Parts: sequence; C-alpha cells; structure tokens
Amino acid sequence: MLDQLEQLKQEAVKEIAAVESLETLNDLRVKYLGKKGPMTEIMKQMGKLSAEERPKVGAVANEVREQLTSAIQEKQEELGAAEIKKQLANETIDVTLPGTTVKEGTAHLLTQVIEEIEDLFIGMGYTIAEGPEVEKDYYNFEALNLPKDHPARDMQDSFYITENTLLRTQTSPVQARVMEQHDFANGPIKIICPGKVYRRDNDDATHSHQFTQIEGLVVDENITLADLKGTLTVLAKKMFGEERDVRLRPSFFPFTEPSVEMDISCFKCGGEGCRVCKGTGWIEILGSGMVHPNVLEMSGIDSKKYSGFAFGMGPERVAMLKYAVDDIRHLYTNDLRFTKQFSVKE
Ligand code: 2NL
Repeated sequence: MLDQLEQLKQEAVKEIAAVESLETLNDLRVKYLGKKGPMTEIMKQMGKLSAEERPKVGAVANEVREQLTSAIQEKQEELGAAEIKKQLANETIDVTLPGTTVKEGTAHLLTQVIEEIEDLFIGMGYTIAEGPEVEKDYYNFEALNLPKDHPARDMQDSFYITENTLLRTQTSPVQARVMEQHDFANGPIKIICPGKVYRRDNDDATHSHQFTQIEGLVVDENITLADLKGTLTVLAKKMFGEERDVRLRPSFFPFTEPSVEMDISCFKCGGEGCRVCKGTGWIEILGSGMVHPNVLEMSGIDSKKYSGFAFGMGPERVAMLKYAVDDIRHLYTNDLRFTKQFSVKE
C-alpha cells in the first residue's frame, strides 16, 4: 500500500507539473483527490490493515494528500498569475501613437455677424432676449401699432398657422413681450433680439422667405433721438470701420415716431461714389426710430414718463455688403466652397 501511495504521488506530481490550464488542473484535482479517486479508495482500504500498520500508512497517506493539495494550490497560483500577465500584455496600448484628429467646424458667416453685433451690445450693458418663432398675431402686429386691416401689414405679408398665430415677420414681438413684463424698479430696458423671421416673399438674389433679423430696444426716462444716433454710430463704426460717417433720413414705420433710416458712408469708395453705393456715396444699413407712444402704452408703459428708441437690421445684408456676397442664397445653401471662405478659428 505504501508503494501504491508512492507511485500515485509521483504520477500525480508529474501530471500536475505538466498542466497548462486551470481547467485541466481542476480535472486533476477531481481525478486524484475526488470522492471516486484513488486517495479515497486507499483510505477506505485502510480498515483491512493491521493495528500496527494502520497509523504508519495513515500518516503517509495524509502526507501524500497534503503534498498533492499544495502542489495543486501552487500550480493554480502560477497559472492564475500567467493568465493575468497575458491579459495585461494583450491590453497594452501605445500611448505614443498619433491620435485621430477631430475636424473642427467654425461658425457660419451669418452666426459670426450676429455674434459680433451681440458682443458689441453686451459690452454696452444690453442683454440678449429671445422668443417664439410661431407668434401670436397680437405680439407680431397689434402690440406694435399695426391693428387688423392696417395697410402696412401688406409690407410683410405672412405665413399664418391659424387665424391668430403666424410665423413671426420680425423679432419685435420679442421686445413687445419684454416690455409687457418689465418692471422699471429693476432698471431700464436694454435688449438685443436676434433670430429667424419669415415673410411671404418670392426668393431672389436679395430676398428670402426666411431670414434673420437683429432688433434692439432701449426704454428709460429721458431717452432721445441723440441716444439713438450715438448708439447706432458706435454700431456702424464697429461693423464697417472707424472712418465711417453716418446720416439719418426721415422714414416711416408704424411702431416708431419719428422714424429714421440710417446710412453709412460707403466703405468701398469712402463717399466718392462707386458700384457698391450705386454712385451715391451712402449705403442704407438699418431702420430705426423713437418707440411710438401707442406701442409703449399697449405694453403698459407710461409714455409720458418713459421714452425709447428701437432699431432693426438684417445680418444677411451686413454680411453681403461686408464680404461682397452677390446672392443671399449663398448664405443658406451651405455649399462648403462658399462657407469655408469664412472659417475663422476662435
Ligand atoms: C428694418 C426696420 C425696425 C423697429 C424695427 C421696434 C420694436 C419695438 C418698438 C418699436 Cl418693440 N420699434 N423695432 C423699429 C424701427 C425699425 O426695423 O428695416 N429692419 C430690417
């Protein structure tokens, strides 16, 4: 029986040493030490031995079992460590490899123009106000002194959604909403309203049924036409150069009284007369005026105490003038050959 144990030990130790996977190792554990294995069998047979032999054989049997158990244990640790090492080697990444470059876009020309104007006014203490593009007839027209059937509604004929809602034709309704909510205890109204507007125009080189607008509004005590002219002169010089002169011409808008149109001296010829200014030396740049008392009153503002100026301009027109773009549709069709000419990195 002692020979049997010795032989079993040698055989098992050899087999365990040769194992290469944790799975086979477990099979060996079952084969040698399991309930149906030779060790169990030998233990069972021990009852047949004499009282003298039994403790000796028992001691050797225990020793063999312990040796095999620890051999398996060691092998298990060895294989486990090798497996982790292999896994780590597989997952190694070369951090020195060059990365894939992300193609970074830049703002569209129109966005650049709008943001430039926004930045200028934010610097003068204005805030940006936004509102819905599907607007109530009331805010788009009535609150701006354009009652139903007013002939001036035709000038900006519109896309109606229902009888009382339409795609806004200007961003003024945003300003009407701000005026209606405003509490002068919190200071004056000084806002800039950029956004998309819609008119039932026939699209051509200078007209589109959808375009953008930036309007501005200041309301406080003692606001005069001088504030309007001073503010808009700053705007003209910022957008078209410090050398620009400005002039105001009388005009008409239903929501302002008096109304003025502002021209800048031609940035191409300096006022001599050229193709850009059509020989006049002046370029029409925006419409503005003193907010009509009716408009103030309709928003709940006391027109005897408060006055204000407002203006509206088209970023498309500014972009087209400044960069000599000959067709407004270039700004909307997003041909990369066009848009890429205006990609400036921040
Ligand atoms: C133009 C002219 C203008 C306004 C917009 C305005 C807004 C309120 C009250 C009074 Cl809430 N006025 N906006 C005033 C004058 C002209 O736009 O030619 N835009 C492209």
